[in-house]
Amino acid sequence: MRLIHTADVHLGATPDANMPWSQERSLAIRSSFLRIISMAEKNQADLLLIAGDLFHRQPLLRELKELNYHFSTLSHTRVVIIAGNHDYICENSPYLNFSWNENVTFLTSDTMTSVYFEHINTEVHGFSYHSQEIREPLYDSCRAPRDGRIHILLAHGGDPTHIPIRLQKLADSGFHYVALGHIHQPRIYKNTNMAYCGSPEPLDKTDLGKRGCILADVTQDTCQIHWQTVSETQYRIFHITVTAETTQGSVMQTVRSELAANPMHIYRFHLGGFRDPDLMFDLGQIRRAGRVVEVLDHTEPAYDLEQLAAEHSHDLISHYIHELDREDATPRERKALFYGLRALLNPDHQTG
Ligand SMILES: [Mn+2]
Repeated sequence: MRLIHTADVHLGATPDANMPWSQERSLAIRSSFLRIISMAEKNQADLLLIAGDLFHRQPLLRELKELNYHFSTLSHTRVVIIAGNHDYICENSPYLNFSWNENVTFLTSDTMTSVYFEHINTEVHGFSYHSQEIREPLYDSCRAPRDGRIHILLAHGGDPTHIPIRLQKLADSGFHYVALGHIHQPRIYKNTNMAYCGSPEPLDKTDLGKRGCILADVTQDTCQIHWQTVSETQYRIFHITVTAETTQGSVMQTVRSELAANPMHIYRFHLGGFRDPDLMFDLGQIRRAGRVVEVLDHTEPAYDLEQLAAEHSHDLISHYIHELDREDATPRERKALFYGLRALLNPDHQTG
């Protein structure tokens, strides 16, 4: 039996709101989900499992109609869905009375139910969120029946306010596959039959690395999990280490060539190292160079503190250095040290 497992699609989200590429990211979320549906068709998957947070917020009726149309194009695949904490089933949720195409099962109950597919001898279990938070470890007591069927669990959560999960308990629960959702980072647990597929698209700058879905081949005795990349876009942290010779121009050259090499990706540039003490980097120019969501300047001026202290042994500067140049100084104290030194060394030149 072959399945495709996705979760945390977050349809309707607008990542990086206020950034010029935000709308495009919103469209990418939709097109990636459609690509997963095509993947199910192409692979003639028996099941398409959606383990919660298909929508970023309460879905609209017209959005469900649109989605249902796409599900109805599947010639072979059965779709099973649960609601997560983002698209939880509220009192007048359109999920409740929607009439899905015959190949779609939405497990809307807030207690465990299941759907059985005789032609593949497979039973899929799960329940939906009816509130934004569930603190009880509801999956801890789940056990798969031993009745000759293949049993699959759809589960959403794994943090203290969204159904805390004890992974070992779940691994020992007897399910032939546990399709997990809620954590956006893909996590495939070795030597178990369970995995977080992660979100098909990265949703904010903390969602680093590749994003995709899972294709799994499951039998009574085996479970082979294949992770598939879906998103073309990645958030990336790019470190630039400067020296006293580095200039704004040379930093910009590095930034521009990295952006040009990967126009689909979205960048967080982190500057480190020791810069020319007279130079302050123009971070705004880096930010405006392309799809840049964050620029952090952790550089320190290349002062020779020992030599400076020796040269100024009779004035305030040496006291200042000895007071603040400590091993255990916090980043804020280091910054204070360098800003202060700059002011003391160039009394006519006010730092902004
Ligand atoms: Mn969630």
